[in-house]
Amino acid sequence: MLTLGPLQIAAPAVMGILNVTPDSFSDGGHFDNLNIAIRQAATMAEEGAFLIDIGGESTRPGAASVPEQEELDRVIPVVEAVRSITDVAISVDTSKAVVMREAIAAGACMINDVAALRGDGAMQAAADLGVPVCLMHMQGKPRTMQERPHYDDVVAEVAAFLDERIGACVEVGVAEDMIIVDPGFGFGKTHVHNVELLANLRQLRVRERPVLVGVSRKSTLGKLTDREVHERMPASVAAAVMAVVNGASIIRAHDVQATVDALKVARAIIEASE
Ligand code: YH5
Repeated sequence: MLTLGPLQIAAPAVMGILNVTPDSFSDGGHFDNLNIAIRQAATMAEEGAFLIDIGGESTRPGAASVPEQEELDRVIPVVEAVRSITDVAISVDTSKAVVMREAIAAGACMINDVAALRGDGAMQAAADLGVPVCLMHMQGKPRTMQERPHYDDVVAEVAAFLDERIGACVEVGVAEDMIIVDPGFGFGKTHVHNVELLANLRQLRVRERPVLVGVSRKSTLGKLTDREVHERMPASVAAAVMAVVNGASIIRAHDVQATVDALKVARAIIEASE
């Protein structure tokens, strides 16, 4: 059992992905979008997601940033709606301090920041809110991060970055025991870097903090299997199992049911081996 302040996590746990970027919906209607999001969240909760991660800023390679008001308009109604239909824990996938504050006020209980609280006011927001926070490693910015990723030693550099970010956050008042770390699979990394990080995940348990991994449907898995994005579920599940074997506590996933089942099996085998 993992304890992050008020949040208790039976690890390994699955964080279900709920995208609320416009391109993740088939048509434009506002109520349609809200209803689709609510249904997806309810389904993921039934399938055993421990957390639902709600994000309104596309951070895929090449994506441009989203204005603050637009991100608020996308995310906050969905956080409120999901909160009203289920007790499942909600994290907000954002790098903006205002979105963090409003999402927590609307019922989210955790911050998931791909920029590791480097945005204006983000560390202070996390400190004020006193909620669990995931700090993710990224080299560069989403728009350009895949142009020329470079490391001399990817595992050591990602670990050093996460250690530096934990230190900075603790200094402004974020409790160290509320921090989760994430190597940032696909964020300013080649396929080789991504595989090397997953293979050496134990070294990324910086300051013994729990590790979250987001591998679901990402392009390294497409490269390894020669599959398009919607054909990557088995590859995603395999990567999730390997991440858990190598010490990950939380897996961020699109395919919640398959991932939950796989992790139940992995967990039973890991426990029997100890
Ligand atoms: C993550 O790893 N990732 S958003 C490209 C894809 C598929 C999926 C088809 N937020 C992470 O999910 N938060 C995202 O290619 C995240 N860790 C944490 N903590 C990107 C994403 C995706 C991108």
